Amino acid sequence: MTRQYLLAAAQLGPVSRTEPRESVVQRMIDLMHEAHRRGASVIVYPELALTTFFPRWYLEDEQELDSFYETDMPGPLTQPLFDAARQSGMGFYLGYAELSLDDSGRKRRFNTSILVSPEGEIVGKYRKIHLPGHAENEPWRPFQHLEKRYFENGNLGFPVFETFGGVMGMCLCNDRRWPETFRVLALRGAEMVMLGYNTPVHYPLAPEHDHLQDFHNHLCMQAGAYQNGCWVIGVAKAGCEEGCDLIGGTCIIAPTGEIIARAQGFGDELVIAEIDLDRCAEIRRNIFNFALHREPENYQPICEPKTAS
Ligand code: CDT
Repeated sequence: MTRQYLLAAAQLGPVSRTEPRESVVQRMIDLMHEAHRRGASVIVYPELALTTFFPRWYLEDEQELDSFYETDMPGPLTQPLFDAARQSGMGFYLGYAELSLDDSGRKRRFNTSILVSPEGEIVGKYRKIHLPGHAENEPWRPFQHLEKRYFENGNLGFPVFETFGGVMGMCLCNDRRWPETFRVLALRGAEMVMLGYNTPVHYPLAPEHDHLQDFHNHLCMQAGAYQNGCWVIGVAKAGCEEGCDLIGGTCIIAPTGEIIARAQGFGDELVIAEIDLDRCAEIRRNIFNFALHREPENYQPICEPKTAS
């Protein structure tokens, strides 16, 4: 794959608690086909894209809880997405709930994302490190945010992967608010960070910040892009999902920190822009050039300074 291509950020509108996987996967395939038709080579989906954002409920029935997780990736219901990607030669990023068994048969649950190559192979996996919310039922809340109950903290660190024409990093939702997420990935060479999010408009612990949700979303992603000279692709699950309003604002951010394309609404929507991974150098060779500004002993000028004649 070249270092210049069209990338599609595939925002999803609400997914209801009872919507079958087949239906959500079909919505995602429809977006993939449309992105392919418009010339895109890579498509990025949200966090927990395959289901409703189930941590908003305190679930006592373990079987019901398990029904929101994927035990195989791809599994029978997600295989069609992989097939569609291979047929159209598109790479993708996907967020989902992962359930695996360790050697002793213990259930392990992670909020996970993967990168899938245009050949349909999983080439990267990340497990969410910053889990927001709480672990116990808090009935005073209008909705729960039980990520700390339903997931373990990610145990894979912040890996990067050589694919999609360059070096790719991943994170998930709350990770974007922590500057070290982007910094660690960029120090490892990431030229693009892909991330999905489910962010309620209403934050029960500090409702006075509700009007700032869109601002904070873009603030941290734009800062992450600019301060690290990398592309950032932020993709929402948006709209009113089971009575909970989720922000939209899906966007593609250049290494300058500029949003170059963004979603208009709160439903299924493609945001497409041309990516040039070489543009990371605009920032990394200049304003945030570590070797020049922080480690001058390592700096090797590209051109020798002119000497006076
Ligand atoms: N999914 C996710 O990480 N959402 C959080 C909501 C924070 S409020 C508990 C976010 O940071 O957007």
